[in-house]
Amino acid sequence: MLLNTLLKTKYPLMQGGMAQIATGAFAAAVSNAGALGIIAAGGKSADELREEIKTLRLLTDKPFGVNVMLMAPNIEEIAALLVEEKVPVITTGAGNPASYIEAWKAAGSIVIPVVPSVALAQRMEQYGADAVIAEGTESGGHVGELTTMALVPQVVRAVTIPVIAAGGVASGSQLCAAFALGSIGTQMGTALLVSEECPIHENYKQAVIAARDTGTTVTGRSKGAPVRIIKNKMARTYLQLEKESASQEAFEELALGSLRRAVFDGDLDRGSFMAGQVSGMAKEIEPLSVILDRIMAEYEVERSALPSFGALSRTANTSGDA
Ligand code: TUI
Repeated sequence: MLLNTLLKTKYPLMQGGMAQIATGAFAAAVSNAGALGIIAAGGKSADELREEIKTLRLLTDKPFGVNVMLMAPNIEEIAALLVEEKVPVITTGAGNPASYIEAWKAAGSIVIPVVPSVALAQRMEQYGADAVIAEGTESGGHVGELTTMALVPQVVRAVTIPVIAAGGVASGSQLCAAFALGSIGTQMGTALLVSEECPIHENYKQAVIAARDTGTTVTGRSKGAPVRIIKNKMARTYLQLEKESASQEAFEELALGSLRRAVFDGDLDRGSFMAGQVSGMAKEIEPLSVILDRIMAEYEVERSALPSFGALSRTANTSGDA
């Protein structure tokens, strides 16, 4: 089964969580453009999330999801709201959602945790997850250690539920590669940051466009919270503090609110511009539908250039026709 069949979307593509960024309006636009749009619960109160879900439902009748950031302090309230709202799809990040899966499934949601390792993927399968997103360290934001190339095939071999690839996917050839690794589709974030509809500060979009292949770095490794961001003054200062094993206060002063400073203020020096290694591929700001349609058109070309591709695994119907 391909991701478009599982999610009832046009394309085998879903949006990443994108904390502080993915509003109801943005997620609705992603769903209307053919992928699964996802509202980011991270950084929101339960009431704020309820409003975003309401907004989304006014803007689209297509399937959508909510992403739960498991390190959030109000996780219990968010988890309960999702039961109440019966959202079609729930994805999770930055933790182990085992204790919530049963209630979400009972409410009828499709539950798809993000996993950085085989061990967590196997645990999620045991707890009844419908699929897992194997997210490589190429991704923006909170990352694991393994690359998409190494992680996806190992997760595919270790579980029987479907695996979705994430991290380093922004083109048709990368989608093709994700299928070749055994995934049923992909989750994307960075490619969607540079859409017209993405509600981030213009400076954020321009920072992604200006970034080259080596334009991101991972801060917070020594703190047990590795986060991939675009290299800037904030990133350099954070890495320096890590080298110096600086005090917790020094880190907090630098990092607290830094994602908001990037998203809302476009503060190029003091913001954390979370973005993946494929930032180097983003060239211009385009409508979501142009970005997604192009990736799928590229995919068809790439696939036809690989005559025996798919022989071992599946015959992919990604045309959008049933
Ligand atoms: O969650 C993400 N990406 C994110 S979350 C986020 S919000 C944030 N804001 C400020 C500072 C830090 C983060 C931005 N980007 N991706 C999914 C993901 N999950 N990547 C890695 C993991 C993960 C890591 C360890 C999931 C589970 C895990 O193990 C948990 C356990 O207990 O075994």
